[in-house]
Amino acid sequence: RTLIIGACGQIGTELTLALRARKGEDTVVASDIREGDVDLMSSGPFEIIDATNKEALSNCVDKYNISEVYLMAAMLSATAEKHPQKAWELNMNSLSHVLDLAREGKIKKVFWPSSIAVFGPTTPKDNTPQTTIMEPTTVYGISKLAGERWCEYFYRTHGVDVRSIRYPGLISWKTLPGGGTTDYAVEIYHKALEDGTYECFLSEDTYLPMMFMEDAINATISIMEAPKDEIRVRSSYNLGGISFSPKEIAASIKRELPNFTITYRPDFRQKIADSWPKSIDDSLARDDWGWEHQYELDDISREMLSQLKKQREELTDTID
Ligand code: VAH
Repeated sequence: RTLIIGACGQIGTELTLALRARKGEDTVVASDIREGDVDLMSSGPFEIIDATNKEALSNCVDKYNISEVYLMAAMLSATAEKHPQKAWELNMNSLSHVLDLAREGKIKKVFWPSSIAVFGPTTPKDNTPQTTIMEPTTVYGISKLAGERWCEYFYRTHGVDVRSIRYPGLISWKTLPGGGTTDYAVEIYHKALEDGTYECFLSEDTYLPMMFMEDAINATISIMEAPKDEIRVRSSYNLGGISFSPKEIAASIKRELPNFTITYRPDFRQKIADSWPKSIDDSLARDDWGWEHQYELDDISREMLSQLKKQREELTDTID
């Protein structure tokens, strides 16, 4: 069976639903510190687990005879700057417990998400290579860089089969994003429908690597299903997708909603975004396990707006 820790998060929610559809609902156990949305809670087993509690994790692995774990619980970049110690403890202790369970032979395979946040201001910003200078300036980025080193260490020293992806900013409609710097690229679609305008917390030419959630979920499943010997990188694979700026995503939305307007009021998250790459070289992921993104920016805008419109109609139907 599969256990997803942090199943109520932005990635965890869609990953749980996708894995349940693929493997059968009862074979995928979802867990989080709090309950999730109705689709998640009604489609298979759920456990309330604090990801920093090793005994609780170990008991769940025993109870459901878990063989693989997706550890999706973490505090993201913007929130982590407000709670650095808590972020470090959550991001690092949860990984340490899961790697230990794998070293002890209780689980056979681990997925752990890293992020382009592992790169910093001294990293080459265009087409950032897989191996390069990594001096992250955020607590979140530091925790993800340290986590990558632990993953590679547990693979080399204990043969733990842990696989990882450096996600770019992710855009999804099923859940609201939770405290990331790239969240503007999700909020903008909600505001475009609600208010017809969006005040963006990043400046108009802030280019960042981004990806639609469906592409990210497919990449996650692909890397986990790839034969062990095809995984050459045991720290974490670069994953790029597309890159765009707030100005470009606003223009893409305007093509669907001509009256949409955007204003800019950069806040503390501008400094975080400025420390990250503009675009990513993900050729290793393409070579090693056939990675290919499908969604371009206009595809994302069409899909986001149509799905959010549907969600709003369903919401008003239930209220009427
Ligand atoms: C964040 N969405 O903004 C996450 C991600 C690359 C960005 O790690 O913190």
